[in-house]
Amino acid sequence: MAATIIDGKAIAQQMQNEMKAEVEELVKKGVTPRLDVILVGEDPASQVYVRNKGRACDRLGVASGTHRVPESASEEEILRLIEEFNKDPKVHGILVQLPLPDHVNEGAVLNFINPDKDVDGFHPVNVGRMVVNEPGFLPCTPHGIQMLLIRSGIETKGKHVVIVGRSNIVGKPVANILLQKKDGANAVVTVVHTAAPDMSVFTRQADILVVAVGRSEMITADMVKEGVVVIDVGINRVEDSSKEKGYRLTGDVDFAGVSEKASYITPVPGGVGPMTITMLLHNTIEAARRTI
Ligand code: BQF
Repeated sequence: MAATIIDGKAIAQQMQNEMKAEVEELVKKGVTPRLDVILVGEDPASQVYVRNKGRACDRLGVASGTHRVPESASEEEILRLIEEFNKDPKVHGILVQLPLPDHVNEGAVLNFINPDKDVDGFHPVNVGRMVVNEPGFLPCTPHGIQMLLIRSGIETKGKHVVIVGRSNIVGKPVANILLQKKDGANAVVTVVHTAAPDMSVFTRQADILVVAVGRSEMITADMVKEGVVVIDVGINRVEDSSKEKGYRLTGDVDFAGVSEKASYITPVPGGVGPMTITMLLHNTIEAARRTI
């Protein structure tokens, strides 16, 4: 089978166009949604991601601020900044760009964000709400993956979703969201990770395979079954002297090989990434809406 490529960029653009109208509605009611992003240090990938978020806000008419803090900043300094945004009624969404430097306790920082402004959905209160299916903020990448499946008309009910990777940011929340007993979910879910002696035993059973391991092209054609739907969450920088930047982006899936067996596959770039940004905007607009 030659796979249909899921155009995440196009789906993201479509959703953002729809969301523009929601922003206009809120502005008419006197509320301009606002997102404030804290960036600690100068990690090159993080700088790209933060820039992507600011530009997306601009496009939709969402107000935003980017707050750069030196790598050497103490945890207290970061908490002080968060406290400022927690108190500011003009700020609806607060996002601390991850990863944080090693000397900062990530858990302490995420715990400090007002859960009602936690548009990344990483605060334990929002994690709990997700697990018990109560209204809250869903993490952006997992929610974006669900929207990609829904908007591509891919049935999840009763399907075997195999997730490779168990991170708090992708693997665990994808499992929780697709397990929920509701439309767009209701899957049978397996989570596989590095402790498995042979991951391919599991990946070969997937109707839908979600890969978030951070290792370039580790899922190869021999590890999947014919007709599988493949969602590639990986974004790896691989050295490539033929490129202007000196690197190219690859996913965690060997796209060339796996796309010959899959029914649907997401590309990298232009697959899950743009949906992550879109669901961040969705959460920010929702946070603003909840204040009226
Ligand atoms: C695209 C992220 C790993 C660790 C921390 C569009 C993004 C990426 C790719 C983007 C990501 C990945 C983000 C594309 C935000 C997604 O066209 O393929 C957008 O900006 N992302 C992040 O904030 O933190 C990360 C991945």
